[in-house]
Amino acid sequence: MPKKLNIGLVGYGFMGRTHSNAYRKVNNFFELDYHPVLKAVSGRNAEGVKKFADQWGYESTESDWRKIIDRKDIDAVDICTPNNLHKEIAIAAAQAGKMILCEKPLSMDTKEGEEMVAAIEKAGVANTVWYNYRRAPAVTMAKQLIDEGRLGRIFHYRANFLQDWTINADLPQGGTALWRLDAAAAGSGVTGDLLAHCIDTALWLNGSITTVNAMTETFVKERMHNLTGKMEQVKIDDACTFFCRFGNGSLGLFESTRYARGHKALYTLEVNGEKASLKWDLHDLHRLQWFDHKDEGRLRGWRSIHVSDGDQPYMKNWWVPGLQIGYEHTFIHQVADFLKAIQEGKPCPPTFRDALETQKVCDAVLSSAKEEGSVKKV
Ligand code: 4PW
Repeated sequence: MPKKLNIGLVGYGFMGRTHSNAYRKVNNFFELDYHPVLKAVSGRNAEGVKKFADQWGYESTESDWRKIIDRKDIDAVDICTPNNLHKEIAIAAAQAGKMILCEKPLSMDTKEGEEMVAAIEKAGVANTVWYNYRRAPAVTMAKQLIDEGRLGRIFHYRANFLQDWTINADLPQGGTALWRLDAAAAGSGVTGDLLAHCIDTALWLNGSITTVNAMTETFVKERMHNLTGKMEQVKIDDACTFFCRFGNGSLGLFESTRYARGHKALYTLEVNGEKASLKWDLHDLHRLQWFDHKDEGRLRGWRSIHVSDGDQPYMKNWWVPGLQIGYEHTFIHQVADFLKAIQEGKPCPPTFRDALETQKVCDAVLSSAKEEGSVKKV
C-alpha cells in the first residue's frame, strides 16, 4: 500500500503549476513508497484559487495560508509565493511540524535565511528548495563526471542566465506575475531570480565561492507600481555581472540580465578542467557538450552527448533511448528525490541549509555591486 503524502500548496502562479504537474506525474514514472495527494491549495483570490484547484485536481481550497498550516491533514507545505512571504510561511510550517518544499530563492536575504534554517533544523522537518536545474539529466551527469575526477583540476567556471522580458519600460512593477520587478516582494532582481540558479548549480558542481566582485545596473529607473498606481523607483537589479574565486582555486564569471534582446531563458554553464571541459545550455537541455583531452589527437574535439540513455541520470524512468524529456521533468525529478529521501530518512538537496549558501553569495554580490565592484568575502 502506498503511503500518502498530503500536499498543501501555498500560491498558485507559474511555479504552483510546475510543482502540481510534478506531484501528479511522479508516481507514474518512479516507483516510490510515498504518493503525493493534492490536498489543498491556498491563495487570496477565492475565484482564482478555485479555478486552479479544479484544473489541477486539488481536493480543497483555502484563502489564507495559515489555514493550510493549521490543517491536521496536511503533511507537506509547498511555498510558491513571492519571496517576501517565504520566511513567515516556512517558520510557521516548521513549527507545526510540516515538511517543507520552498521555491527559490530561499529568502529575501541571508539574515532571513538564517532564521529559516534555524527554525527548520530545530523542528527537524524534511525540507528542500526548488533549484530545479540540478535535475536536468545532463546537469546531473556533469556532476557525476566532475565527482569522478574526469575534469581533473578545475580552472574556470562560467554561467549566464539571460532573458529579455522587461525591456519594455511601460511594464509595471508589483502585483500578480510582476512581483519579480518589485524589490519589496522579490528582495532583488536578476541576482535572486536568475543568478541564484547559476550559483546553486555552481556550488553543487564546483564547491564553495569565497570572494566576489560585482556590478549591477537598473536600466529602467521608474515604473508604475500596480499596488499604488503611481510611478515609483525601481529598486531591483535589471542586470548583474560578477566574477569570483572558488574554494578550489578556480575563477568564476557569471552574468545575468532581463535585457538581452532575443534571449527568453538562456541558462548556460561551462566548466574547464585540466583534463576535460563540459558545457550545458538550457535551450538544448538534453545535450552535454564534452571535450576530453585524452582522446586520440586526430579525433579530439567537442562531443555532443545526447543524455537520454537508461544508464544516464533519471532516464531509465522515461521512454526509450533517444527520446527526450524537458523542463517540467526537472521538477518531477526533484519530487521523486524528495519522496525517496523521506522514505530513506535522508536529506533532499538542496536543503534550506544548502540554499542559505546561495543566499550568502547573492548578498555578497549585491553588496559588492553597491560599492561598484569592491571585493567581498562570502
Ligand atoms: O526561477 C526562474 C524564474 O523566476 C526560472 O527558472 C526562469 O526564470 C523561468 O522564470 C524565471
